[in-house]
Amino acid sequence: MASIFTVTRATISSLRYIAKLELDNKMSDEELVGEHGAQSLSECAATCQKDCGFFGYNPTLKRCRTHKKTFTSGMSDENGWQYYFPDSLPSDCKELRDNGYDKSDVYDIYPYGIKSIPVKVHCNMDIMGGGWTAIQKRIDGSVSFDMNWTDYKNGFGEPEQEVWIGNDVIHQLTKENNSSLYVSITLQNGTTLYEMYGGFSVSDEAGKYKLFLAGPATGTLGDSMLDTGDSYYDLSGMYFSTPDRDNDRYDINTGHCAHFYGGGWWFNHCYHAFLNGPWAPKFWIRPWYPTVSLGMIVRGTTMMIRRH
Ligand SMILES: [Ca+2]
Repeated sequence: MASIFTVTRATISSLRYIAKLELDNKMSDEELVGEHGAQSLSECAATCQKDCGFFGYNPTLKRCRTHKKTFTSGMSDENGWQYYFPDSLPSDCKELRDNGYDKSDVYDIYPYGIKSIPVKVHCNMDIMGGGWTAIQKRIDGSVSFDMNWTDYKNGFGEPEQEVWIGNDVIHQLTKENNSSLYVSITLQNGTTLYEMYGGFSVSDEAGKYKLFLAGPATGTLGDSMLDTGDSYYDLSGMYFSTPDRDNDRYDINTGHCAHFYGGGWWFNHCYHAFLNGPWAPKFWIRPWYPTVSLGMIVRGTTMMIRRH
């Protein structure tokens, strides 16, 4: 029976750690931050701050070792050590926000659970209460979004800069069908416009990352993704297409929106909204029609999701 140990920290409301008894009398050098003296387990735990994934304590030696990430392989035998791990890891930015993190920044999230590899994402903790996980971010056109199916599947770019976090992760984060989508476009004149949708999810790869989008749509951009009832431009229900994969509704022989417009998206026939288009000086038409008709006036874009 594992004991549960609650650690209260300055910047986090509380985080519960569980002693992993199977790791007693073992020691890890994995992602070691440092080792220092600590008079008690709670003193040791208090040094496990942000970016600390787990820690070990040796009550006999009164020594404490903090580590960056949760990782349990590569343990060597060493008497007296006990290891403590968080009893849950944040699956998204909403959970981080609920746990007290209130600074917009890049964080590790664990959409696939505690044993999985973390995904680095940018969390917005400011807009409408925070807790938003950025799935797309563009700030200067330094990363090409004219990428293929596998690139969009796995993600590309860097969360600090320009990024598509990956269709598999987006599916994992939205598969419970309880997420909102927040889109923003910053114009060259500094104005930022946004639109929020009440429902957003993406199916798995077998389902060709089909988009589900629902209202209400509110904001200053106006709705350009739903165009409800418009058989040519309503993007909800569309499959994902890339320059090397035509899943759109345009003519099966001659029409290939992703190839023609240069980027991956949920194209219909083809679109009134397309945030993954080519950056100037290349020609990007209708990023968000009619409010933003030309890509050359766009300074940056963001797509963020949040569980209800
Ligand atoms: Ca087609």
